[in-house]
Amino acid sequence: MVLERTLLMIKPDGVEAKITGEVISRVERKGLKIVAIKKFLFTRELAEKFYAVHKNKPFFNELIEYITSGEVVALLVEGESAIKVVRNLVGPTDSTIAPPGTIRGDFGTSIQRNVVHASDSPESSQYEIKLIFG
Ligand code: 3AN
Repeated sequence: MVLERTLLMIKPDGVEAKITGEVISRVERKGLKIVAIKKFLFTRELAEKFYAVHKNKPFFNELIEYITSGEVVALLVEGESAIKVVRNLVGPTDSTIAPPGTIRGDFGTSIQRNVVHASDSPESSQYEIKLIFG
């Protein structure tokens, strides 16, 4: 058994669409524990740190504009193999190909407006949790 912590975040389009409760419900129904919840607005500086790995991507500026465009809700989630389990609940990056039953498949509208973020590795979860929850 590997007990892990991961960051699952409802992005501005997800908060706007009022799916925060639905996302929390799916996490809990999967048997995972919500350790902490934080609703906030990203500053540009924090967003650039959060997405530092994408600094050189062509979509970086658009991504920063999007993530700072409205409030987000960050969930600190804990459970067995939580990083992989949450990524599976979330589905692939591109909402247009994410299968029904996944959060992005059910609620996302595009590759960028994909309603949630989830850490993709132990390294990124550690980095992101520290950045958001301290
Ligand atoms: P994921 O969120 O599935 O880990 P990443 O880490 O590759 O995906 O991308 C981070 C975020 O950048 C995505 N959630 C999405 O909002 C945005 N993004 C990724 N690829 C593209 C793209 N080709 N065009 C526009 N935005 C993108």
